[in-house]
Amino acid sequence: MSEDEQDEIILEELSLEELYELMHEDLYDGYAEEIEEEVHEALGRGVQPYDILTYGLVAGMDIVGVDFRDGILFVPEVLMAAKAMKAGMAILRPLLAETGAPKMGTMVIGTVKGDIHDIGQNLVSMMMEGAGFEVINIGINNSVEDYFAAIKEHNPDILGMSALLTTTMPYMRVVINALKEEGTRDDIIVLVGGAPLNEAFAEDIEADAYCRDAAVAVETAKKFMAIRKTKG
Ligand code: B1M
Repeated sequence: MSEDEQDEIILEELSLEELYELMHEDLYDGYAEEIEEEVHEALGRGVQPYDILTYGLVAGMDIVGVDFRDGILFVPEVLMAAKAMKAGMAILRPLLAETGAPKMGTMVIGTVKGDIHDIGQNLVSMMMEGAGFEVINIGINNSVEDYFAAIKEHNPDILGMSALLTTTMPYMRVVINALKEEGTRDDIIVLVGGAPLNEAFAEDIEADAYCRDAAVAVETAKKFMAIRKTKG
């Protein structure tokens, strides 16, 4: 949507569906400020932050992903879209993290070596924080040494790994094997996620579980924490 066209749009007059559509378009065009305004508009209407995230931002990013795959969008445009997505997420983050829940556990999460995609794992971090977990997000491009340093420092219950590329997902096995060699694999719950993964892959690399999305990550983390607590 061009800025002139945007000027003509009165957000308050749009239905929620139209507002989501506008968010998809503005995310596609990488308009961070407009995304911020639209997120505020949806919040002002009392829409749940999780719904804005899911139907506005994540759904918009899916469209970007398809056109990126098909060669319609290129890296600079996708970077702009990612920036707009992050601007929207920044508004929602404190709202999703607002919780009176008792501390559920600690998680270290990071994207694996060679991979710089971080939107998905940031979203997982936000949702986990919202569910009462303490999250140490170590960012992108993490080597075995990076994961180990964070584990030593924070002694987490859960290690979360993210990979968005078919070429980087095998690195998860490298990390898990390093934990085994060190004799600490059974001390930590390993959850993995990212678009190219599936359950069979998680099983094959001997992760504890594959998480399809952030909501599943929260549910799975809670489930494993309950088991861990019963075992004492
Ligand atoms: Co990239 N990219 N990208 N990219 N990019 C993909 C992944 C791709 C599928 C696009 C495509 O072709 N359709 C494709 C990979 C193909 C493949 O491997 N088979 C691809 C490619 C090829 C590349 C480059 C190689 C392009 C190039 O340079 N020629 C390059 C690689 C750079 C590198 O990492 N070394 C590259 C670069 C980039 C950008 C920098 C431009 C940008 C990243 C910006 C950023 O993250 N800061 C980017 C983006 C944005 C994408 C797409 C369009 C969107 C990813 C995203 O943010 N999705 C993506 C297309 C797609 O995935 N459909 C694509 C939204 C996000 C909410 O979903 O990350 O899946 P997702 O996370 C979900 C779940 O997967 C899960 O929960 C999240 C929330 O629900 N989850 C976890 C994720 N991690 C988890 C961890 C957990 C649990 C659940 O731990 C417990």
